[in-house]
Amino acid sequence: MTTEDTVVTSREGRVGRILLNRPRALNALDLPMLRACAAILQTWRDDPHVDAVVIEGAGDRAFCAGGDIRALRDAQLSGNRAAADQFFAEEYALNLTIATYPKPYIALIDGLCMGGGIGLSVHAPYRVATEYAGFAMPETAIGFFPDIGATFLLPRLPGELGTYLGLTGLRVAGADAVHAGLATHFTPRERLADLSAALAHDGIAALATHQEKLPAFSLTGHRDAIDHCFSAETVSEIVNRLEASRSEWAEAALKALRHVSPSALHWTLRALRRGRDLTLRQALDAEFALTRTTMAHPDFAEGVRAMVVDKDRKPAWQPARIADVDPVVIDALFAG
Ligand code: QUE
Repeated sequence: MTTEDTVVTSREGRVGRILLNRPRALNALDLPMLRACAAILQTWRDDPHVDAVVIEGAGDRAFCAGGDIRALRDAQLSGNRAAADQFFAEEYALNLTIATYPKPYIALIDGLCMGGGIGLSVHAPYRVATEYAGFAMPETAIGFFPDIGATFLLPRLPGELGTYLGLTGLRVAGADAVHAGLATHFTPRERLADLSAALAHDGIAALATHQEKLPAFSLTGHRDAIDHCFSAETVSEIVNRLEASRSEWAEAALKALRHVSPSALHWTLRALRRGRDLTLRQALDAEFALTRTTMAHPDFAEGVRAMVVDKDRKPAWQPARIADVDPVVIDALFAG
């Protein structure tokens, strides 16, 4: 294959390699990339020469910054629901393929890993983070919700950490990702190329020999506050508890919550609570249904406009305040 391909696949030793190769777009996933990943995983599933799969992102800025939300916004605005359905159906099917893959699948994450990038990595048994890894589910900022199985994943992180991350969209960096349960190994960037080469010769045994001792979890001092504030039943009660906390950490969380879509906070909290009792497959099915109802809300097109298209970072949310979100409107998104 040529380097022009947005997904480059190769075999080395006993591993199959997938390189997400769209570095100028932070390796964000479009439909052809999803299809290329799905096709090669299908091929390697039954290839006796491939014992394991290693996936990486090109460039030093991102593993994968998410999905092609610009195209999804265009599809939504032109009434092309079939295009969005196609994208999400194939993306979520790939997430499930990775979660249930019969061979070791190892994601090397050295840079941003958001949204769809989490879907290509965190469901797998091995996720290596460098000190430059930055994990986030920032969809409330674009009037959407944490999908790609995140409604299954986030409720299973320690305590209410997943609720905190899914609502605020805040980033977990480097070794913190291992403490949070998003990554499984911590390897510095300077040793990552060595690890990648060693995987082809030694298989997954190389993971243990190339990992570094974990520095302390930077959120340790906030774990109790996270669990207290983010275990509340409603978004308004979460805000009340953060306001009562009066710490620098709580101020930062409040600032994040006040920037994102108030409606998305409500539907995301509800989706995360529901995900506690679902299997990954059920969560993905429920998320698929929720893409149809939430994308029809004006906050999705407006959020993508403000954060990705125009980049003014000044979305006009409807409604603009958390207290003004109508529970009846949120209920309707989950009906049927
Ligand atoms: C919130 C998000 C996303 C985002 C920005 C946000 C997201 C996403 C992208 C993105 C990044 C680079 C690209 C691209 C999209 O940005 O999900 O096409 O090249 O995919 O504030 O949820």
